[in-house]
Amino acid sequence: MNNPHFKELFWRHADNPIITAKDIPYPANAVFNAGATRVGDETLLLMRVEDRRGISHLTVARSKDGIGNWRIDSRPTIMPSPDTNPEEIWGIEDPRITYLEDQERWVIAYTAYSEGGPLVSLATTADFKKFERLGPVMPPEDKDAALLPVRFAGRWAMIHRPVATFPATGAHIWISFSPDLKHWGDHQVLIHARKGGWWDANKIGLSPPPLETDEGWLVLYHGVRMTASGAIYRLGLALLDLEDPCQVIARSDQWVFAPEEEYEVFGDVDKVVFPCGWLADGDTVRLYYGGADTCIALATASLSELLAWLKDHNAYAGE
Ligand code: BMA
Repeated sequence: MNNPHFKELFWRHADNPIITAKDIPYPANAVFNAGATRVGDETLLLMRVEDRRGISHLTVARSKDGIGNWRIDSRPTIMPSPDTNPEEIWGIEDPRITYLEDQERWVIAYTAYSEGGPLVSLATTADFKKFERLGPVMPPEDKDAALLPVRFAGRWAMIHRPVATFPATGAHIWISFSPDLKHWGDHQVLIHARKGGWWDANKIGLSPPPLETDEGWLVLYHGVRMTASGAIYRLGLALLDLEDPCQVIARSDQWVFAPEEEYEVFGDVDKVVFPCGWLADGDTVRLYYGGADTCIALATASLSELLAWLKDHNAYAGE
């Protein structure tokens, strides 16, 4: 499927999709949109598993090489808990994982599907066995959230995507700050959805947590293009200043990854690539993404190539 007129930046793994519902050791409709991190010498995915009611929970998978031989928890690792957390009544979805070094624990930002709409909840863990819920931190509608791993002038930073339903002004990527992970403020738009015919017009959202590089925080975000035959979820790049992540240094003009293969084009929701985790290993980046809301797939890229390409395709004009 590679197009000779476009430089391929992400290379799909030959074994794709690497995890499907058949690999889950209990009945599941679909497995997709997994957060990723490293625990010891293993890759850990926190996968969104949708059951056969349509409600999602989160389940851990571990692998030595991050490609195959996944050991998947025999039961859901984190179930929605509507009795203690009513905002989780219709499930928990799309986790993004960030390791907070000075806390020696991970923070997981996930979507809780409440009666009032999707919102952002946080939980922490030191071992991916026991989890402590911090509860909802952003009201509906808000999703696609992830923390940066360090503090800025003493405060944590979280990127997220609130949606204003009336008047409809577009769904943009925001950044907010907190002294304690619980109380968030200083909300501001970080990256605007473009308008008109652009691939990322009207609705965008953060994909995995930003990746720290020498040149800045590398952001991978999704753009949702509405067409007569439904939405297309594609991915683009941006770069934020290392010291001050409110400063956008670059933003790609074109998308860098789009649904092309069968497992991305056809599924429960057609034409969706949706990553919630990526891991850098030297210059190699492993991107874990949901294919068509049905399976988990893997693509790799070179970090230096992504940064060089972004410089050549920087369309950021302070919008
Ligand atoms: C988004 C999220 C994702 C999903 C995508 C495509 O709004 O809900 O979980 O993968 O839509 O359906």
